[in-house]
This record gives sequence, structure tokens and C-alpha cells, in this order.
Amino acid sequence: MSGDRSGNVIPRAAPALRGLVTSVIDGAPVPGGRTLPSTNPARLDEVVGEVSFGDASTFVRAAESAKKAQEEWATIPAPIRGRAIAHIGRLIEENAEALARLVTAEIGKPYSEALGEVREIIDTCDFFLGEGRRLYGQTVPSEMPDKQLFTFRRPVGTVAVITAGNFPVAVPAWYIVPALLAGNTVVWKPAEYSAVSSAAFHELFVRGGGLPDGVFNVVQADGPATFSGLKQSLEAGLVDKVGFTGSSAVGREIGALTGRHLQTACLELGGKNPLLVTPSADLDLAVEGALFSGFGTAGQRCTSLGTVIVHASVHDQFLARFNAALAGARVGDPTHDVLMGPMLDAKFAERYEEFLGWVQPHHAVQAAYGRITKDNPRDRFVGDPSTGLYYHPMVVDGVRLGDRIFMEETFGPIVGVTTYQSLNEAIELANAPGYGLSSSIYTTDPKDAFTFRDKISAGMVSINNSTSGAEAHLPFGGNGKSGNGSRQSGVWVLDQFTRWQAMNWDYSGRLQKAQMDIIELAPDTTFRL
Ligand code: UN1
Repeated sequence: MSGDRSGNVIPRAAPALRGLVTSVIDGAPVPGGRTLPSTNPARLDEVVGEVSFGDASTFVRAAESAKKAQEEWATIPAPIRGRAIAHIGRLIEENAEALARLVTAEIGKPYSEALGEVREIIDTCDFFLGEGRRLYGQTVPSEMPDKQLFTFRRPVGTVAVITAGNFPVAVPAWYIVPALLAGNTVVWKPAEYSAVSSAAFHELFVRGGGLPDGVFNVVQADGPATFSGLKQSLEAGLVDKVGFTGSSAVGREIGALTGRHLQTACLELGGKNPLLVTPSADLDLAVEGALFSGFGTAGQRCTSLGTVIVHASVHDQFLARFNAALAGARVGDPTHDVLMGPMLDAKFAERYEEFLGWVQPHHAVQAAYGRITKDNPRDRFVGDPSTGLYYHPMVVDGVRLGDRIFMEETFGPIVGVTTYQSLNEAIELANAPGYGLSSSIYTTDPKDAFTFRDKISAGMVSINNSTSGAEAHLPFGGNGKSGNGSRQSGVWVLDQFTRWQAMNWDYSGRLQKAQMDIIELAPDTTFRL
């Protein structure tokens, strides 16, 4: 670590170029038919690594390998699997800076955020290493004498995990750590544009955990090949559970596919996360929260702020301070201390350009927007904008119910602002887009806070805090278009990767029939004082 001129902490060196990244099945690298570079979105001419992509059959092979390894992995006692998770956590900790540098280089996330993301893997390991010594079942009284009831958690079997690249290492850990701990084996398909970070993650897991071959396989493939490989694997009975983080549209497809196989996928989808600013709010705190929620990871978190819903009486003050804070924020090279860097990848930049076309005449945009160029510059840009996929962060005031910017997820550095008169109206606006991942309210009135918590559709609620930045041991997940009610993290995710088994043990030596052979005590129902 060293300091730059402004005293900010910056990484020492650029990440080293890694060798060819391939799928890894049954412990062996499996090159595919097509090799493409993964580039740095902040310096498009910098290749972070070459990636060899497989096809649907690669996915099926990986699922076969996971299936073959599962029974033996499940026989390793849970406390020993917990120790493996502990060792993985320690190895990640030893490699935290190198992994964070790689994440910054490959997806352009500011280094401090990337380091936080790596911390989230360590937190997840810290939580689950102890779960290896719990994985509690219950002993339950029976309705009959000389009979005892028990519950056991059993692994689901083979888990397919398909993740996005905006959190290329933390979100995969949310699935993979509890899945392995609970005795499942894994096939992981990371995002194409974060393949090099995912290869590093995979290597750290396999080496740190001493994982036997086939327990954790990684498949480098594009979306259509993955979907077809997953379909074939489900048909062949090779996959027992799917975890997916990505768009609501693909989530629906995965949900339909798994539903046909009588499975429920663990779906973590998009969001249009609202942030309410009430008249009693500390406005500076709300501005700080909105700035981080809206523009951290350049607005490309599923928990990113979508729309600020501000009380009409404080709208002008809030907006003026929000715009001023945004104008003063540092944007640029993500290896420096900046609020935001570039878009994750060209595909996201292209899609974001489409969202920009949703700005309408009744919207008010205070400053320059669109791609940052020499002709469309950003004051105090850190570095050279022409080298990367840099966009102006923007605030769109006057968005209304029904506007596309108001209703749909706009993955990128754009935040809408609208006003309300009554809290009920604000909550209706907050729920209107039909997502339900994260939400936030800034208020000093407990009644507002609890009413909001009660009525908001979101799975996650912040009071006086940003919509993003969930901690790794609270349930993470959404409702509506944000997911199917599944929850990740903490003890709650165990229900995704285990199935309850109920056991009864009758030691009476007779057939005691439930509901029939039961002792009745005679109540005196006519007694009165
Ligand atoms: C995501 O964007 O998919 O709460 C996950 C947060 C992070 C995780 C975001 N801890 O913003």
C-alpha cells in the first residue's frame, strides 16, 4: 500500500496477467473451443486474461463430476467441512489485496469497494465455519409414549450456481460457502466478463479448502450454452438445486426450467430500490446515503438506489445538496480513491446508453450526462476518460409513476427523484415498480420508520442508511420481480442447500398409530367459578 498525492490509499501494483483461464472439471483444466480476452473497463487496451469458453457439454461434464463426488463429500463430517471453510477464509484473507486488485482491474470497481467485497467472502466463511459444528436438527416429543421424533438437515446434492459479475467474488461465496458446508458439491458458472477474478476465487477455494476433485467445478461459458447445459443436466438428474443471481428476465426462465423439474431455484434478481426522505430527515445524512447507494459500483449493484422519493417540503433543499455533492465527487480511475469508476463491461455500457434514451422532456437533469469524453468532460476527472467506459453520474428530477426510468431497473449511474405529500403515497410509489429487494427511509420519527418497514414490499429495509451495503449474516433477498422469496446469507440460506428430513423412532414394541392410538385426558368443560 502507498498513498497518492491526496493521501488516499491506492494499490501498489497492477495485477499480474494470469495464464489461460479455462473451465475446471474434476480437478483438471478443460479448455473450450473459443478464446476471448477479458479486458479492463478502465483501460480497454489492457487484457486482464485470456478466457477459453466451453459449451453446453462442458456444463454437463461438470455436473457429472459434481454428482460423482457428492456422496463422498457428504460423508466427510460437517465439522471437518467447517474447518475447510475456515481455511478458505484464512487463505482469502492472506490474498485479499491481490484478489481485490484483480476485481478492480477486471470490472472497474473502486479498489476500496473491491477490498470490501473480498471482506464479504471472509465474513461469510467466518459465519459458516462454526455452522459445521451446528447444522442443528431437533429432538421433538411424540404424541405417543415410547416414541421419539427427530429432524435432520440433509444436503440437497449437486448445486449449480450462476452468478453476475458486478460482485464477482462476494455473491458467489454466498452460495458456494454454505452449499459446500452443508455437504453439496458445486458447478459454478461465473460471468464471462469477470472470468479471471472467478478463476482466482476458484483456485483459492480449492487450495484453501483442500477440496477433493469434483467437489467444486467451474464452467466458463456464455449464457445460452449455460442454459442449454443446465437444461440437459436437469433432465439427466445431475443437478438438484440452482442458485442464480442476475436479471429478472433470466430469473424467470431459470425459475420456469427448474419448476418443470419440481425444484425451486434460489433467485436473487434485480431491484428498483427506493430511498425516502421525510421532512424530519437529517438531509446531509440522506445525501451521503443517496450518493453511495446511487453511484457506488457506478450504480451497478442489485441494491443500488433507483429513485429518491422526497417530501415536497424538503425537495428543493435535498436536490440542491444532492447535486452539489455529486458535482464534487471524484469519478475516474478505480485504482484511486473515487466514488465511481467505469461501467463493468461494454455490454453494460451499451445497455446503459439505451436507458439514457428514457429521459423525457418533463425530466430535469442538472448537469452533463452520457459518456465522459473530451467534448463532454467531467470536472476533476481522475485519469484519462478516453481509456475506459466512463459515464457521468446523473440525477433525473421529476420522474413520475409510469415513466420507464421510474418503473424499470436502470443498471448504471442514474438516480431518479420524485416527490410525495403523505407517507402512504410515498410507500405506494416505492412499491409501484413491483420489485422488492432493498429500500431505505431517512427519518427521525420512529412512527415513519416502523410504518415504512411494515408496508414496504422489500426484503431489506434500511433506516437512515443506504440501500446497499447489506451485512453478510442477515437474510439477503427480495420479493416480486426481485426474486421468488428465497433468502441468502446467515442461517436462512441453509434452507436453500439442505432439505429437512423427519424421523420417528418407536421403541414401544407395538404399532402405535398416529392420531388414533393416543391417550385422551378428560377435561371438565362444564366447570365454572
Ligand atoms: C448484488 O449487487 O448482487 O448489499 C449484491 C450490498 C452488497 C451486496 C450486493 N453487500 O450492496
